[in-house]
Amino acid sequence: MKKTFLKSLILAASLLFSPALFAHETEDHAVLEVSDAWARKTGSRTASAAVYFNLKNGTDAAETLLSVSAPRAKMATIHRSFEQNGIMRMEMQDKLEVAPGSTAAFEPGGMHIMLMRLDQPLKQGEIFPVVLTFKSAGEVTIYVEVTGIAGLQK
Ligand SMILES: [Cu+2]
Repeated sequence: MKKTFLKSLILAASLLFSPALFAHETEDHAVLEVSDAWARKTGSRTASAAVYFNLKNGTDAAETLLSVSAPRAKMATIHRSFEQNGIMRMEMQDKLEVAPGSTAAFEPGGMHIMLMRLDQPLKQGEIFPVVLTFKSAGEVTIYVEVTGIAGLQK
């Protein structure tokens, strides 16, 4: 218990001094980790985009993603893609709960952050911020890399 508390303190400190931590590779002391944040570049006539990442809850309590926002887009929502009668559809999620020790994958064909009414198209190589608001951790800024059409290459 004491160790977890210490970890929380370190997390709070890293939130204050290094929000970029969340956009990159995992760190031993991080308890809520976002990695591999990416979005495909968009065409000049496309006003929306999907953001993908892995969200690991390394804490010993459930965490809930409550809302999202992005300076580059007028609207941002938590979306889920699913197939219905052979047609791919998307629906808005009002929140997403992540169980302790588990990872939520935001990936093509599944959960994603939907950006609507982008101010400018997303250009390959660009890195832009998205703010995730959690029930316990509060606001966490992640940095999203814009990839080519093929998506994130690992
Ligand atoms: Cu969507």
